[in-house]
Amino acid sequence: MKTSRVFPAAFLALVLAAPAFAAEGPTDAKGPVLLPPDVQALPVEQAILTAPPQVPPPIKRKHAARVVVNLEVREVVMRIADGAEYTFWTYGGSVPGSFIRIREGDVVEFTLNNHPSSKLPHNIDLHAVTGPGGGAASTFTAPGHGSKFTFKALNPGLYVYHCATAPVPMHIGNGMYGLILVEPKDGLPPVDKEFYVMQGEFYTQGGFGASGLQTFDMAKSIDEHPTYVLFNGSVGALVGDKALDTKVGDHVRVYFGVGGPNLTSSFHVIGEIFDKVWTEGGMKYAQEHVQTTMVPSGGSAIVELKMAVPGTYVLVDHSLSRAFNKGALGMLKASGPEDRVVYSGKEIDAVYFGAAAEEGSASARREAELKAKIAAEIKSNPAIASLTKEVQLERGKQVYMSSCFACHLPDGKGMANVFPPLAGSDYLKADRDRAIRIVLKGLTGPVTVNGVNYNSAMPPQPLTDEQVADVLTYVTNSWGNEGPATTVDDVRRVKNETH
Ligand code: HEC
Ligand SMILES: [Cu+2]
Repeated sequence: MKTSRVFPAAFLALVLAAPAFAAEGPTDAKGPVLLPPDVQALPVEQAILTAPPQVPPPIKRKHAARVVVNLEVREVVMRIADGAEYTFWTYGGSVPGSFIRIREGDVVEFTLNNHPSSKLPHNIDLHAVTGPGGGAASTFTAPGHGSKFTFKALNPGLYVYHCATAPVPMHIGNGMYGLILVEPKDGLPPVDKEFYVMQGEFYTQGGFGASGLQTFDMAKSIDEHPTYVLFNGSVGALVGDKALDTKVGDHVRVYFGVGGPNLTSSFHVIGEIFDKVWTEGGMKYAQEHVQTTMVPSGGSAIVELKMAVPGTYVLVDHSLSRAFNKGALGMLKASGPEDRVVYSGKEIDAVYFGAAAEEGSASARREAELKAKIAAEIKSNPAIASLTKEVQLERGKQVYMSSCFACHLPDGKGMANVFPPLAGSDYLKADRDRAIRIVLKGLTGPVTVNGVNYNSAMPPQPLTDEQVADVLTYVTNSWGNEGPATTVDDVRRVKNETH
């Protein structure tokens, strides 16, 4: 490989810059490294860098490579909250900085370029690097210059990188951090979706949400009193149409890091459980079925979850004032079909009626049990028709206990002169289609039930076709009533004929 033309310039820059930034430590530029022939013979590859929440594709190759990484530092004004801006110092133009993905054993030729518009010198300390300062001493770079160094990725893991230029908490507090994944030689198990999320705090002179361009507050930083605690650098960076997007059934992996500069995160996803956690970014998954994983400042974790039911899952730092008052809140959305055994959704929304409501929720539990039973039965035995009807009965009971019981009473006996009985009702039994019509359209005018006259009004019931079928199956098979199940098709047929 030819020696990069950037290198001598960077070398010179370091030497020139040294007196002005002597506090930054040695600027011991040694000239290009002489790579041994076996390393020189490795294929050269340009690293793919991605902005959060994207992650570069998994590494497929089964051999080492010389990987060229070019990372650019830029100081940019971006939105931190609605109406509020901040001058972020970035690796690659985003907070967190570009995600870097390499393989254990790779030899990385790393160039850090500092954009000419920058006001300050910067460097990089990659926790994946074995060597003094993790590269910091070799990458100290003045505006308009570039520095290059080479390292071998000896350890697999998910590593934080960050700026280590004084004052370090200020550089990190302005957004100078990111993640580098060193995949183990055999790779990581394949998943459906991978995401990149990093937490960091911001110390601004104005309060949370104060408008206008905000500046760094050194005193707040020293006191560790952040104004903002954020995922991916701004309030709402992972909310609404920017939510992490998945489908039911997806195996999802999140590469989560904490830039700090000071706080530890109690990382949690509301409504989900991490199936596996690679704690502290190490390469063994250390735990299964984890609710909240603690990620230190300057550390990381890899979490995996399977999206079982659709919905919106909220990412938080479970030190919850940070989530609800300082911005540490993101969203993971799963779209796809419901699985009401795993999660039913709100089943009952009823006027509280003591025993009736309790029976309703007891029957919801019973429904779940029966569904699980069906799932088991289907595997071993196709004779499931009666179980299906039982499920319909339980669901119908829930509809009844929320929509009908207030008038017809939980025992179906009705109320003398006002509400006709459904228990033992000859009127109900005589005509199933008419019963469907009554529930859909309501009923007014004189009716005779079991020889007793009623002349009152029942309002139409705002129910889905399935709920109508279920509730009628329930009332025609309860309190001594016996009849066939009412199906959704029956309901639709009646609906169409009345058009
Ligand atoms: C607001 C009170 C009210 C609610 C709620 C109500 N009904 Fe009724 N229902 C009545 C009244 C009153 C009548 C008699 C109407 C008439 O006399 O004209 C009636 C009549 C009926 C009848 C025909 C008469 C009989 O006893 O066979 C059926 C069937 C029926 N209701 C089913 C239901 C079902 C199922 C629900 C729930 C999805 C329901 N009702 C909800 C008040 C109610
Ligand atoms: Cu910096």
